[in-house]
Amino acid sequence: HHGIKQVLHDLGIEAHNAAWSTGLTWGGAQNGNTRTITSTTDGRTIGTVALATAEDYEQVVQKAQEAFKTWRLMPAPKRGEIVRQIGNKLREYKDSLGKLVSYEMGKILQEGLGEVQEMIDICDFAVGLSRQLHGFTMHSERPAHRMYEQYHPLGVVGIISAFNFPVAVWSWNAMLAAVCGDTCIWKPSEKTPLTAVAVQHIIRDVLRENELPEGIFNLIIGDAEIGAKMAADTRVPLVSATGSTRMGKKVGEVVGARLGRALLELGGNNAIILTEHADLGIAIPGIVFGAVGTAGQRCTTTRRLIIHESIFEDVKARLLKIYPNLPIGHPLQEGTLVGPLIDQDAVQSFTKALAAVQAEGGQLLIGGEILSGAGYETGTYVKPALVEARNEYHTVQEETFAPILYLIKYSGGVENAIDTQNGVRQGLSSSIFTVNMREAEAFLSHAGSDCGIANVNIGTSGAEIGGAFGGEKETGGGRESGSDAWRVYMRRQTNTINYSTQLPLAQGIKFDV
Ligand code: UN1
Repeated sequence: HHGIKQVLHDLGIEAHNAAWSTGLTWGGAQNGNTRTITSTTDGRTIGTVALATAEDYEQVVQKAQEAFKTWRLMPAPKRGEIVRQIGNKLREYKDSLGKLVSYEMGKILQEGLGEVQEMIDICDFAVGLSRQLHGFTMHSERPAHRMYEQYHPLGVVGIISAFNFPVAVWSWNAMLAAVCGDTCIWKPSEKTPLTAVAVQHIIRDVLRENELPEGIFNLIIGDAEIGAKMAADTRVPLVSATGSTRMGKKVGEVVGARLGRALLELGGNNAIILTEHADLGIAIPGIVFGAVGTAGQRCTTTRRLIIHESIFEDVKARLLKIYPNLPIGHPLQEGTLVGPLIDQDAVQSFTKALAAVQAEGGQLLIGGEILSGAGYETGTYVKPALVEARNEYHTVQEETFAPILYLIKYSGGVENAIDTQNGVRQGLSSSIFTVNMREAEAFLSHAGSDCGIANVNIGTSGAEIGGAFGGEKETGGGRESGSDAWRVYMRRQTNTINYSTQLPLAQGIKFDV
């Protein structure tokens, strides 16, 4: 069946998988606390994972700390060489891993493969970066003094990842952390631990071939308790967490209370603005991909469409032509564009949100049904919904992790659309479709979009790894992936060196003793 047995075999997934791995050693299956992982695509059991105990966690942190002592001393370009090898291994396993991502999480195969491609790309990025961990130099106000700054490895980085990008978001963090000289502990989503097990197998081969210490890359499978431990642990100077705003607030509070660093990548409520100058030929496919791709389970998914009143009916009609024909089905089936939601809870949030928005006055235009019958036995396949709504509805203000697109009308100038776009608590991704340069530049200006990502004539999702990824407000403020996101994984130090025979003081102070 779709060659999944072979894929699991290739990736070293066994029926029972241990709770933790310190790169070379696996363990922690003793306490009998396990979780069965079934695929949302067909309801079959893929494997069982053991859940880590507090002792397991302790062991992993110690290994990570120990490995840090040597890893930080390896020259950064040599660490880059290890990341290069990881990237090559991922190339070898791209097909298998992409398939497993698709099967365990439910995204379509092209998206599963695309996710692995993001991992490969961030490896390449990190390899180049390993020779570019630059600080500034500056001119001292004192004679015969030199000033510069440098970046040192930070320590153990905790990475909490979400089910929707079960491996790529880990790699954005882990590959940067690795070239920066940090070791990491990965707590994957409890919903998608098997892809993490597969990645850890791939990493283990590279560590072994290079005779590297255990504990550079660690995996720990457990519930929210493990995440809470990491957040509170002063031995983990940086905790990078991706997931809901609710989860992020908890992690952020606990990390903040010990003045640790938190890198938060949380909920979005992303909008596309369509002005009267939008090129609908490119806007419509951009909207549909953004709204129904990954079954609406990306943090960058398009959730709101802010449409100028002059084109509202036209846009609505075009979408209503496409939505009935969306191929919804098994994500590994060729031609499928929309796979299932991750689980029954997600289906419930979907139907609840649709009921709630209608109670507020929203008008369901199409979709919202749960599919049943052959191929849909899991009850997790839903028909993406279009709802005519108002931005101020409570339901529209929330991120529902499902394929619901709210159509919101605006009138007047682009500034009104921008106000609506910014009128939510989240601030991840945003787009405008217009060929009018005044509108486009207004959207990108200081008074424009308040999001971490703002695009013109492309959709809200599918960001490239080369840019810094993240958002403002309740999205958490963190930046991962490209640009200079690496800086958060290092500790910064300013150095002043005196090579004279005098001791002049700064600010002209005389202090003769
Ligand atoms: C996420 O959903 O957490 O921009 C990450 C995108 C992808 C990453 C999404 N490159 O849609």
